[in-house]
Amino acid sequence: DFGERKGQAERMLGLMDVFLKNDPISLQKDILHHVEYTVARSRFSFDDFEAYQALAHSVRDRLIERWHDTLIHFKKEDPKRVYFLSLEFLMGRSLSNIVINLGIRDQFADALSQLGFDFEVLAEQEGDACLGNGGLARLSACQMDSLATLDYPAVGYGLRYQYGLFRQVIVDGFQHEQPDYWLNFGNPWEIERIHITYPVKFYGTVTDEFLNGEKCKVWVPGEMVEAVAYDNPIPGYGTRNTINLRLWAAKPSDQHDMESFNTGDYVDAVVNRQRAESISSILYPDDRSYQGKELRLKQQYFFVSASVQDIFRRFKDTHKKFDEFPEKVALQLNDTHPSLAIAEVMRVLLDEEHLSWHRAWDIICKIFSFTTHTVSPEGLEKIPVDLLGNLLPRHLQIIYDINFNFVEELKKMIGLDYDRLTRMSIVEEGAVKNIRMANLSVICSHTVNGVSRLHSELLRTKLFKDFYDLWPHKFQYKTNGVTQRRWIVVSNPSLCALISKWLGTEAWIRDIDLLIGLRDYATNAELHQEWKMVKKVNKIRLAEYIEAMSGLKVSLDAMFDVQTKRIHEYKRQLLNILGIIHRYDCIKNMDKNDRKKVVPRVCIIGGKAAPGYEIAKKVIKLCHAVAEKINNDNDIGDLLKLVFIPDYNVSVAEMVIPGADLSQHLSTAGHEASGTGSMKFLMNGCLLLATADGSTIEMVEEIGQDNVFLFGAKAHEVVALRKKGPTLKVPLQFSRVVRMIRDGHFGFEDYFKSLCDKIEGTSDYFLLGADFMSYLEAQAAADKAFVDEERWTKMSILSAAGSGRFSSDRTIQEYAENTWDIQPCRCPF
Ligand code: GPW
Repeated sequence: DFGERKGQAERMLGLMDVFLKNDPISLQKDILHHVEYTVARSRFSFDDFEAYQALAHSVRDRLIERWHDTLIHFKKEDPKRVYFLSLEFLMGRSLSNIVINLGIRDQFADALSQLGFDFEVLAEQEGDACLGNGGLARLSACQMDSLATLDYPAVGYGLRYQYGLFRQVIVDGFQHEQPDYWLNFGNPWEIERIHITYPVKFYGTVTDEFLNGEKCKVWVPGEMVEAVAYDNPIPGYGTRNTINLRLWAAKPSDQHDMESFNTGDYVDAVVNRQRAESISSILYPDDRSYQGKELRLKQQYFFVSASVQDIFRRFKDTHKKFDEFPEKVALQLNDTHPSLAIAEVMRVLLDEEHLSWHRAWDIICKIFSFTTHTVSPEGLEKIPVDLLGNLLPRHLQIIYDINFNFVEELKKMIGLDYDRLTRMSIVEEGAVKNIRMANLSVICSHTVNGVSRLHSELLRTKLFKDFYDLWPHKFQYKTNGVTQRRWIVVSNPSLCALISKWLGTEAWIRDIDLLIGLRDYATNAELHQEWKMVKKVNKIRLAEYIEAMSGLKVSLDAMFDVQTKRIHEYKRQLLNILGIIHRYDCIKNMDKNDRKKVVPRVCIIGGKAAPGYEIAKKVIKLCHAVAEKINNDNDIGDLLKLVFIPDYNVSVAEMVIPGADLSQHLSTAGHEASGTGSMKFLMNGCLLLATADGSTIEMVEEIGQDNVFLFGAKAHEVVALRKKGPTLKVPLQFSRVVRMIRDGHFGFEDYFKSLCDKIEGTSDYFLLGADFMSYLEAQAAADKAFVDEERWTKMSILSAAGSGRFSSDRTIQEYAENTWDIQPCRCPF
């Protein structure tokens, strides 16, 4: 039928300009066209936000062209695709990223300036898409950028939450949460696909029936909702490839409760139908804590079911034999959140495609790969059996069957070692029976990835030791990375220009290994001058933001010392605050002469606490209480300032990171699976003060011990230190600062008591006391280095120069080659 339509297609092409043009006049015309016809404002009167909307729509048009071409190209080539399943994508803003990847930023900036608008000002009008919590979610976003840039045939699948991560507002130093109803202002980056919908079923019962003489299971669901596709094109850089991120929204199903419409209350029935939408309404804000909530389980299955139906539909368009499925499909599980996909694919193969268990299981074992992001057993997701059995009765059966077969096999291999069998079983026995989603994922995936070398080591020796002993070949790791497009090109244009100038090419934006070339100029005086200027420009931008936000004026000569990330006990923001109190206390006790030697600091802390995480919320309050005291102490002046940056998100990060001199990564060794914030700071020539944890260890290998301020116990020492517990002597300095909090130096002593109790005596699980002296020494070393401007600048250049390994381009290439077995599929220009 393609042949028939070819003539028609040629005629249509004749009517169109083949592609939209990017000369200044065409762009201006397009923007004005969208002002008038899309935004529906008069061309003679529109404000910055409306200009942003029109601009976004002109960009979107160009994006769609490439997206269509890519999808058609993929369809024609029919390569093996990777389907990236993730419950969270933290995209932030899109405009700048998209025009840069399309290679038309400057053209748009020129066109806008001729219309009297500033591109940067309009770009700031865009709100963040915060469909995720933290590191895990931003990693998905970076990886999508790399998948597109490296021409991989990939599709991202996730949920289109109506409420993204809560907005953090600070009232009297306390965190309050406000809903993020982000779609209120429209979203030009998505394409609503009203015809791409799938029914998703819940509840009900399973019966045995006979079909063509064969016994089979039939699930009679009790509820049905519709999943509607919203497509978000993700452009690659330096390629025409633009891949799809498909997010599902829940809508009432047409087939749903038809009867109730006849029974009386029509209005109530309609209102009830509308409840279906609640499935995709809100992102759960507690990263890494699982509370066995039904709505969360519904979300997981909803997005998995729609995605799996979509994947089967695409496969069946061109293939008949399911044995070919593993040659065309790789399913990547981003943590255990989408792991119901295993049971769902199995269910479809068995109950809908009527494959034998043997054939279906063979397919499962070839298509799934699993990446875990946690180090702690408590971080592993469990689902109460009762909950799962009620919501998804057929899936529970399948999981039991998988487990039965697994345990039988296992007995043959390891004998009747009941302890081990109990640990490895998918079903956790106990007062409440649970399904261990991690065990399910490990058993059914061909590959289990960690996110850094240390993490992988911990997985093999601790978390998944039993499984590693059984299947060592399954275990790999891919050290995380971040995209330099977002974290240098978009967020730090001055540094970007500087790097391109000194390397003599922009090729590093696609080929990050070239960054290493900066090493040749690490001591070049001219580069030093320019490098310092860039940092200064970014510090000014950050200082202005701080002043606008809090009224606090900060000195540009001070070291900007930043710790921004989700608030968690293991990330030890408290250690940072204790260090600040110590510094304050020291300065207070100095005479005039000594004070002259103090390196002035602006300490910046930012991050959200999960709404129900009390300790984390107390840390935020403590930070404000300490800031209040220090910042209002005239005796201290510019020697020390403490700022809490509220509502830390992707766009705030884009401004904070380039402006940082020093960044802190303080997790107790062995607790941060990888850490990715550190990579963004490193790329921006910011020095790291860090523990030997997660990916930091690998960063030190790249840039050398001398260029990082390392401190604290090593991962292998932590267990022993904890055992010592009460016999451990904590330094006087530590006891003194904790005492200051207890004694009410910063007020609220009753409120802070439980915080102090958490870190004193036997309960100092995260070893703040044990690491304190080492921390202070690292801080002193940082001060010393900062005073020597030349040395600091050299370290800064070497940090950026050595950051190439931490590009998500490298991570994704490793996944493609060693886990997914996919090839690039480049769309011709
Ligand atoms: F608990 N991470 C995260 F392991 O941001 F699942 N949210 C989470 O819920 C979890 C992990 C989970 C982070 C890790 O803490 C961080 O170390 C890592 O760099 C990041 O995921 C991406 O892998």
